[in-house]
Amino acid sequence: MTADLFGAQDDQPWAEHLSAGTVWHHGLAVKHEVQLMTAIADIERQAGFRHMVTPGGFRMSAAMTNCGQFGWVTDQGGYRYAESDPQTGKVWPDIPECFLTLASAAAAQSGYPGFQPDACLINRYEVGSRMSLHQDKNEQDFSAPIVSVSLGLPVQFQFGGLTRKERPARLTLEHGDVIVWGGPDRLRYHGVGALKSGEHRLLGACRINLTFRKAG
Ligand code: MD6
Ligand code: FE
Repeated sequence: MTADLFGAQDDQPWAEHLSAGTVWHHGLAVKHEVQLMTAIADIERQAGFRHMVTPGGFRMSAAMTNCGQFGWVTDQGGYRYAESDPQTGKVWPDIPECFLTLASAAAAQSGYPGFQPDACLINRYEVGSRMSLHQDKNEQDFSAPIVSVSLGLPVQFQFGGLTRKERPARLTLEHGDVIVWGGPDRLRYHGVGALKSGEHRLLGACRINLTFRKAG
């Protein structure tokens, strides 16, 4: 929280170390916003957003799609990674170059050099959508970090501990923020609160989150 002391401007990215394995890069993706949104629109044309169903039979309130070799999916059969889109039978679109550049730069700046994601889950939240507290644990390899990019409306991010009972910290993730977490924090519980109404200059009344992982 010392960025102001060093003359950082509000519109310049700055990094905040949240804990041993986690860095919050405020505004890091802002300068790539147009490229990122163009790439998302291109992915959406090949693999549309859809509301998946949890193993317990609940429709998820965030709409999702994927790019990369592996896509995260859920249905009555469970949570897993799939190499093709169950909706079309086609492989997922490739991870766009601008996604890879951003994700690996953010990881490297957080102490995780050489991050090469093979999965990118894209979540789209409308007003009222949320994601309950969970761990990301469907991946083969927990030694790689997760890189999470937020675009559009702000949201309250719940950043918990390694057990469900630990009370989560609440962070407001803004457009362009990137969180990188790994190492001792890789299996922390986390979630997002219900999206509040608003109008973002680029995305309108929605929030998009990209999460990059090494799944396979
Ligand atoms: C979201 N993100 O921000 C949901 N998972 O919309 C996640 O579930 C997440 O942001 C692992 C690491 C970072 C994340
Ligand atoms: Fe997650």
